[in-house]
Parts: sequence; structure tokens; C-alpha cells
Amino acid sequence: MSLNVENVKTNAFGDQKPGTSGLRKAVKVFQQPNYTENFVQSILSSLGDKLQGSTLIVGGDGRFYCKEAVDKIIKICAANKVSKLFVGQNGILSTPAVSALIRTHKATGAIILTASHNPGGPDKDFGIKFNVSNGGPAPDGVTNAIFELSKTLSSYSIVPNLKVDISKCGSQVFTVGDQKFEVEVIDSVEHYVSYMKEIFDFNALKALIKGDITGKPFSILINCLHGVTGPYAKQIFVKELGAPSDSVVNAVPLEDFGGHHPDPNLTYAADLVNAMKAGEYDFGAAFDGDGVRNMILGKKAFFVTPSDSLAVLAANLDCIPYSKQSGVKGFARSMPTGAAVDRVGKKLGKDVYEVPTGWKYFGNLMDAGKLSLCGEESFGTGSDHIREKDGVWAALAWLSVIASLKKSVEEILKDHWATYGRNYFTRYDYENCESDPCNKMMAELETLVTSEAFKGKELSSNGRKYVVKLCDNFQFTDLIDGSVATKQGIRVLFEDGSRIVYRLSGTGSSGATVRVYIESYEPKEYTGEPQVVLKPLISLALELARLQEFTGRDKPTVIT
Ligand code: VG1
Repeated sequence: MSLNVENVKTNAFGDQKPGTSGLRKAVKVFQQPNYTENFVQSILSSLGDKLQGSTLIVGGDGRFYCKEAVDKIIKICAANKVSKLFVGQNGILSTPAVSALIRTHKATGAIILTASHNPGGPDKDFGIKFNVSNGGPAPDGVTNAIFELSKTLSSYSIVPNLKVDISKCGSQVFTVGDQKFEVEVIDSVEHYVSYMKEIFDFNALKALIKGDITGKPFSILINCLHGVTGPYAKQIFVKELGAPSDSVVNAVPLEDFGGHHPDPNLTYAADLVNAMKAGEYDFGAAFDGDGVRNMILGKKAFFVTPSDSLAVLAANLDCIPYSKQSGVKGFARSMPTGAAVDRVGKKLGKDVYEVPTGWKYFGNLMDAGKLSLCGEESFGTGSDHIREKDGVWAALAWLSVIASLKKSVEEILKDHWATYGRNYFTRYDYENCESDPCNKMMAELETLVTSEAFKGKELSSNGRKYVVKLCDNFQFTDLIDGSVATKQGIRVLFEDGSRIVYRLSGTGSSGATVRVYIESYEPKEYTGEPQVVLKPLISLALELARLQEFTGRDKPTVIT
């Protein structure tokens, strides 16, 4: 029996502009009549000629409203002449798993249901993200086109009577008008796990955990923060690598992430930090809602900053069989990320690229074979095995380095600093501030630091002097396609290599979040406490922006 397509009249919404990574709004916004449908139709329409006969991947992190959204997406894809969808069982797929699937199936793209590290639940956030055929997040050109379409959309097409059971794996074929439409429901973890087995030496990792490498069992604690990675982590760390079953905790994905922020940092993954403090575990890792972010801890909760993590992995990338085999190309980091990786690149004679915040800016360079590894200070690390950051991959990468160097996390870091010096780094986040004063603060700050009078100026704070070298609002030209991204963060760079960066977040769902990134380089002294070492620069950063005056906050929500 053939199913009918209905064209539904709708009114355009003016606010469907994707941010740093997809469209993120409160669940209640997505639940408005036609809101989700409109955005999905805009994504599909943006594909133009590539839409008819296309194959797409659909899945999400299991947060509240995922299932409803998957159902709408299937019905709208059917009406828009998509020929095949791969859908994760029960709508579940981690973002890295989606990226891998796009590449394997040579799909046109994917619609991913996630607001990533943002909290979930009926009163929290939902998100829809579109990834393109290389497996990566849609670049600005695509998201701008989607936004433009969304502003004038007057109808969408849907097959209201299409019923697909996404709880069972297997293929279901339908006739829509005179076209075939296939939905293949796939196991959420299988493809990703087998890919990880190709990338890493699972026998070596198994031996590490068992104790065959260091002479005693290496104990790990993996906290999935009730995000999507639970089933992946159970399968990999427990079933494949033989870690005890209680080494993976908070492994059941929950629609509201247990009421917490699924963001693996020192504040929101405090559980992991506290559990590691006693020294019972050698290695700890936590991941975010959709499995892209990672936090790495050593024994007694020794914290590895994401910027250092990137540098250590860069210096040791050939401990990973996949990277050794494919050859280590260049490295990249987002602009606010600490420059530790730059020093590794210099020593190894590899190029290091600096791009704006957001994973979408790495894709072209990777496709052009210019980089093997990239990362962001926001707990994102990944390689060219896919086009997303990948939390579970990062934990496996670290275990590979440990197995190969036969050293603890702390020893690895201390050796690294002894060789390269240390880039002290911290980030202050002021979440959910009022937008208008924050916009004003950024505008005034830009005027101040880019003024003639500010050039070469000597500033002092807590007895230390800093001489201004360069200030700007970061602008980036993509080396491959020439596209330009402007206003990517206000930078204040000093003669001694220290820097302060200010940005407004592009992932929040309401109000404004101010991020202040502070970094200094110490060639020899590497044992200091970042908050102590950076104190003068932190005070200077807050004073320059008149942060308390504009935000009304006397302390940040999160310090990393
Ligand atoms: C933040 C991070 C950025 C990251 C983005 C998406 O963006 O700073 O580095 O790429 O989140 O991460 P913003 O605009 O809020 O600073 V995820 O894990 O939520 O997809």
C-alpha cells in the first residue's frame, strides 16, 4: 500500500540559527507546533539536488524529546524523497558513532538529536545538529543556508501515516507515492566498537588493564554521566578490555542525565573527581551527553587539562596503531585552546593550525590531509578517524599511551612539561548572564583593546607587568575553501606569550554565557598551581573587561 505525502502550511520562525554546534533551545521551544518540523524541512531543503535518493543517518543521545523528534524526522524524510535512513535502535547513537556511520555508508549526511553538554529533561535543552557527507558538523555556509530557508519557510512535507518500529533492528521498506523508502534500524554500538578495534590494539589495552604490562592491575573508572556513552563504554571497557563491571558508572542513558549537566569538567563531573581522590584508581575518564567530550584524570584525581591532553597525545600519537599506520600529519587547536600543542608541532616539525571555536572548522583541513589530531580546551579531542571529537576514543588513546610508555598519567605529564615547558591555562565561565550587558561589555572591550592607545601598553597586576603585543577580534580564513569567519573572540596577546581571550558562548539556550580564557607559558617552572600562577593575569582579565560591573557576578559558575 502506498502512503500519501501531505504538505502542511506553516509560519516561519525567526530564531532557528544554528550556533557553535547545531540548533540548541529549551525543549519547550522545540515542542511548539511545527517548530521541529520546520527546522528539519529547512535542513532537507538545504540539500537541494542531493536530497532526492539520499541516504541519511538519524540518531541522538537519548535525551528528553529524542524519540518524538526521530519519529518526525522519519516522516519528513519519507515525504522529501530521501531513499534510505539508518536509524539507531530506539533512536540512540553517539555523535562520534554517527560520524563513523556517515563515512562507512557514504551517506549524504546525518540529523543528530542532541544538545551535547547542555542539560536535558522537559525543562532543559534539546538540540538538532546536521552533519555533512565527510562526517563532520555542517560548516557555516551550510548552517547559514539552513537558517535562511527557515526564515521564509511556508510549508513542510510529511507522511503522517508512516509507522516505523525503531525498537527492533532490521530493515523496513515502504512505498511513499511511487517511491521506495527504506528505514534500517541498526544496533547503536556495534559499528563504533568494531571501528575502535581497528584503530587501537585491544590486546595491548587488555594486557594493561589485567596487569601484564606494569606488573599490577591497572584500575580505571569511567563515568558516563548518564549520557549516551554508557552502552559503548560497557561494551568496550568491560566486555572487550576486561575491566571489572563496576569500572563503568552512570552507564544507563537517562532522558534528563539524572538531573545533572552531562558536561565532563571539574564542576559537573565532581563525582568522578571525588571517587578518584582516594587513589584507588589509576585512570579516570568522563564523557558528555552525546559522547564527544572527555575529561582525563590520573591517580588521586590528577587533572589533565584538555590543552595538555592534546599536546601529550600529539607527542605520542604513534602509540595508536591507526595513526602510526596512516602517518602523523599536522595538528590543530581552536584559538582559545592553550598553545601546548604548538610546541610539540614545532619539535616534531609538524604544522599546527589555529581555527575558531567549534569542531566544524577542523573538517576541511582533515579532508585535505593536513592534520591527524585536533582539540579544544572545552574537553574535545579527536583524530582523523572521524570528523567529530570523540570522548571514548580519547580515553582509549590515553590508555594506549600509558601502555606504551609504561608510566602513570602524572609521570607522563611531568615528563612532557620537563621537555616542553608548561602552558598554564584556565577558563572562567559565567553562565546564564543577561544578554544586553554582556554584549555591551564585549563591544566596549573591543573598542578599548583595539584602540591606538592600547598598542604596546604596559599593564600591571599583582606586581607583574604585561606588555601588550597584539589585540584583535579573531578572524579566520579557511585555507581550503577561503571562507571567512569573523568576530570569533577578543584576543589580548602579551609580549611574554601570555594571553587573555574573551568570547560569548554559542551553545547556550538562553541569556549569555561569558567565557574568559587565560594562559601563560613557563619554560622551566612546571609544578605550580594554575590558579596561583595565573592569578595576576586573571585579575587583569576581569579588570580589563569590567566583568563584575557588567555581569553582576563576583565569581564564575565554572572554573576549569
Ligand atoms: C562550546 C565550546 C566549544 C565546543 C562547543 C560544542 O561552545 O566552547 O569549544 O566546540 O561548546 O561542544 P561555546 O560556543 O558555548 O563556547 V559540545 O560538546 O556541546 O558539542
